[in-house]
Amino acid sequence: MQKIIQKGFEIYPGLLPRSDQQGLVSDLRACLQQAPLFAPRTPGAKPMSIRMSAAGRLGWVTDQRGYRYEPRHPDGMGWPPIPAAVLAIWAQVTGLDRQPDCCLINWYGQSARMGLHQDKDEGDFAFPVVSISLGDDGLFRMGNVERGGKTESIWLGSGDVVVMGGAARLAYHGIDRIRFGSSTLLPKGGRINLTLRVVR
Ligand code: MD3
Ligand code: FE
Repeated sequence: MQKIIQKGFEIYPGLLPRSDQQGLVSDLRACLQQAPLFAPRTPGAKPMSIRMSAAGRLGWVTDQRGYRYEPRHPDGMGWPPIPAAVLAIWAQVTGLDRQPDCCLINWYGQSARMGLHQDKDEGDFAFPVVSISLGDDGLFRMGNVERGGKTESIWLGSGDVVVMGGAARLAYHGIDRIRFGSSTLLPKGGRINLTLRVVR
C-alpha cells in the first residue's frame, strides 16, 4: 500500500476499500446508538463546531472542568467497545500488540472545522495516534511541534488513514474545512474522523 510521509505524518491514501468503509459506518451507527454524538464545549464555554462521541475504555470530554479522558459519556452511559474492524486497522498500520484505549469519533457537518491544536491529554506520547477518515473530504493542516512556522495541507478523503508517531505526535494540526457532499458514503453528507489513542 502506498505511504506518503509529509512533515512526519504517515498518510495511507485510500487504504480502506469502499466495502470496509461501509462496514465501519454500520459499526459506528451501533456505537452511536449506545453513546450518542454530543456538542462539546471548550473549558471557556465556547461551542465546538463538530459533534463528538467515543468508543473504548475511555473517551475524551471537555467542559468547564477542562479537557480530559473519562470512562463515561457526559450523559452517564459507558462507552461501547471499539469495533473489531477498527482495532484491525490500528494493528495493521502500527504493528503494536497494545490496543488503543480510546476511539474518538468526530463528526463534521457543512461548516464544521477544528482549529490548530496539539493532542496532549494522553499519558504516553511514545504511542502513535491513528486517524481514519470517512465520508466527505477534509482539508487537514499539518504544522510543527512549536507554535507557528510553515504549515502544509492535504485533503483527506474517505478511506484514508494517517499515523502520527515520533515527532509528528506532538505537532500542531487541524481541519480547515470540509467539502460537503463530496462523498456518497454518508447519505446525508458530512465527514467522520476516528482517532485511536493509547491514553494510560
Ligand atoms: C497529529 N482530529 O481529534 S485527525 C483530533 O480530522 C483531531 O478530526 C482531526 O485532530 C480530525 O484531535 C485530525 C489527524 C490527527 C489526529 C490526531 C493527532 C492528527 C494528529 C495527534 C497528534 C498529532
Ligand atoms: Fe488532534
